[in-house]
Amino acid sequence: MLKFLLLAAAALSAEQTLSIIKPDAVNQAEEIDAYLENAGLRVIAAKTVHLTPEQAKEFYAVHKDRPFYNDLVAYMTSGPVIVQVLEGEDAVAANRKAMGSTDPAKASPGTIRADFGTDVQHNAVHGSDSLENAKKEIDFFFQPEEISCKTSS
Ligand code: IDP
Ligand code: MG
Repeated sequence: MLKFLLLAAAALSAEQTLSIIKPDAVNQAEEIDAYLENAGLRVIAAKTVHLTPEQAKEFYAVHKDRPFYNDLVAYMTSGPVIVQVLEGEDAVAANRKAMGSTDPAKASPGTIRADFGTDVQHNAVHGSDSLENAKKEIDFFFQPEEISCKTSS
């Protein structure tokens, strides 16, 4: 009974977030997934997609006025990416912590970006920055039935 309650409580506090393994890190996906698992995150859905320019522009629309926007869209469409739904306690924050700072040169040792990123643009992974954006970004890539064990709405 206690075990059941603990499991139910864990399920209730679980969050989901969106991760993208960027084009030049796709060949290191297994190693990157190990970092995520070590951070307590489960990959509950994943697929490889090759973004169209329109999709990349829409996904990164928040950055449309930034000087790096066109380069970012070109980079994110330069090859396939792996989009993943991650689930775990405080998944949004846990993933951002596992990722490290945007610029790999400033990311803490042992983070994904420090260990797999090349520069501030080619930084290996994307991760949602809030629960609200996580929901929007998951919806952008996944149908509900593609996600194996949905514990939150
Ligand atoms: P985040 O990925 O850590 O959330 P954002 O500021 O949301 O960082 O930027 C989105 C993406 O745009 C980054 O992951 C990176 O690929 C790219 N980017 C951010 N800042 C720069 C920059 O100053 N130069 C080039 N690319 C950048
Ligand atoms: Mg961001």
